[in-house]
Amino acid sequence: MKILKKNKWNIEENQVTPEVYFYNRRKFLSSTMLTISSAGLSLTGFPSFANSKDYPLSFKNNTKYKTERKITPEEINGKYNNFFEFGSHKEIWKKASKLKLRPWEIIIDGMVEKKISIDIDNLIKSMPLEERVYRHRCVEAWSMVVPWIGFEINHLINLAKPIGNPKFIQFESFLDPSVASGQKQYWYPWPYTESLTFQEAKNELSFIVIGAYGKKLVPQHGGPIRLAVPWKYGFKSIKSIKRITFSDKRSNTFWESLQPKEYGFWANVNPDFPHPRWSQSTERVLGSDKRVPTLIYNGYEEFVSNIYSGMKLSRKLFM
Ligand SMILES: Nc1nc2c(c(=O)[nH]1)N[C@H]1C(S)=C(S)[C@@H](COP(=O)(O)O)O[C@H]1N2
Ligand SMILES: [Mo]
Repeated sequence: MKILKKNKWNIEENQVTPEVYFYNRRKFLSSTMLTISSAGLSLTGFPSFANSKDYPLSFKNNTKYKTERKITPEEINGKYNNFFEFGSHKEIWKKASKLKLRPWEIIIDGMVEKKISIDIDNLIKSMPLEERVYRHRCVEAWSMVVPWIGFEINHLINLAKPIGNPKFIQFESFLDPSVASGQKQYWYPWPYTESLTFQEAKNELSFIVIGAYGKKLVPQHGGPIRLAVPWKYGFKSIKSIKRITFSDKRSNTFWESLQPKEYGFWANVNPDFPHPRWSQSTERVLGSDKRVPTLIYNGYEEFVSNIYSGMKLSRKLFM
């Protein structure tokens, strides 16, 4: 196997730098932040933006996590998706357009000072948005590169104000079989759920996504809000989140409860640990016929390997 230099992905390449979008959001932010703190986080009195759906996203371009790979064209990965709520094939983008993204309330509960129910647009407008170009490696051995827009989970943790000692953050997707026909398949444990350890969630790479390619997130990519944890297999990056729960217990996640011998809790990318039915050593890059070598932690080793330093690097950590 080709050995890649540890930080090769970090090499500058102008092709990967997407358009930079800048809006004057400072003024706005400071006023909303004031509102949050003076309301003592009881977000009931929070000003509503529910009617201003067409507001532009304003965000900074964060180039720290750039990859040497080209951004996957939007029209290619916008029509090749995994979203089992809408079917088990890849052409779900039309069906997913049935998912209504507004209004969309998100519940934050569990080991937090106070249960929060927050409207997606209020959440978006209260967060310091950045654009980050991340690799995404599906466990099925295809990959893409996407300019996501969102915020670090750390900001969400600050909003949530955890109490006690949560060990995990759990994420739950929407549940509506009348919209998502896949959810009529009762043998799947709907709603889709995922979970990170608290330490993983606090890692700087752990990102809540609310947009891509300069716009708000479309349904097929998990609109209006999804996760991006780029050092893990794609199924950890749960789409269309409705509920975020701080907990001291690890709950079962969707794929783990379905096929625990094939899809685990940790799901860290590692080319040297094959899936029981296929190799993970290379990946097909969406939009090209090329296969490229898969990298340990999907190329993000320098940021995340410390999380696992005390652990046995066995298959369990990489499936
Ligand atoms: N709710 C939900 N989230 C999900 C999935 C899903 O089926 N349902 N599929 C996962 C898998 S396997 C992958 S590879 C990515 C795909 O994201 P994309 O369609 O935006 O490329 O979403 C992940 N998040
Ligand atoms: Mo995936």
